[in-house]
Amino acid sequence: MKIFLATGNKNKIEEIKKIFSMENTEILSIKDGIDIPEVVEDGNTFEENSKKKALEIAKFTNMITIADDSGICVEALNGAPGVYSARYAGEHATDEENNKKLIANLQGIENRKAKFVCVITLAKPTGETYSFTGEVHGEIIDEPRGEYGFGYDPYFYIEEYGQTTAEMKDLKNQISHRARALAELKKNIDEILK
Ligand code: ITT
Repeated sequence: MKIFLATGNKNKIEEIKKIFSMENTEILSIKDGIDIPEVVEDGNTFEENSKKKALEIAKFTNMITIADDSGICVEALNGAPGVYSARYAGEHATDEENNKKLIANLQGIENRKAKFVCVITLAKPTGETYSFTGEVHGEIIDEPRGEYGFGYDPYFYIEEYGQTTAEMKDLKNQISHRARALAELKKNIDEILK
């Protein structure tokens, strides 16, 4: 069976392919030369945006499609950047610009608690959707650590492991928000696809 992965983010493609490999399933994406239209992310929640991306692209590709909407929520910033994580510092902001803004906004603030959230949605071209959420808790540090991962990973420290998610080589894909949401999808996939 073929499943299409509806994301323009190549780091997500790599992680999802590693986490979600299943027998008899081929995961296709823009990396296979299939272009997809941009979906306007105008929802107020990760779930709304995740569903919208999965559904629009499932209809466009006529394939069972998985989308990931994710981001970082910082307690002292009332949950920001949240659904705006990719464009925190502006519409086409780089990871570096987003991180710089986050660290600047946390100057002098003691509470560094944060969480990564991911909502994975599987959509069928016929219109049914199935969404699963995963979270991982940590704290924001001022100096970047680690060379793996992407986005906010170098600043997201998890005390339990003594590492940022950018210092984790294989561990991130076992404990991340994305790994947890995909594990829930995997648990339910037989029922969804029957
Ligand atoms: P698509 O919408 O095409 O999937 P995107 O990068 O725009 O790609 P999102 O709208 O879901 O994706 O934004 C997610 C942002 O949250 C992403 O750009 C990162 O900055 C951040 N993020 C999500 N998961 C992350 C992770 O595992 N590690 C670090 N940062 C992450």
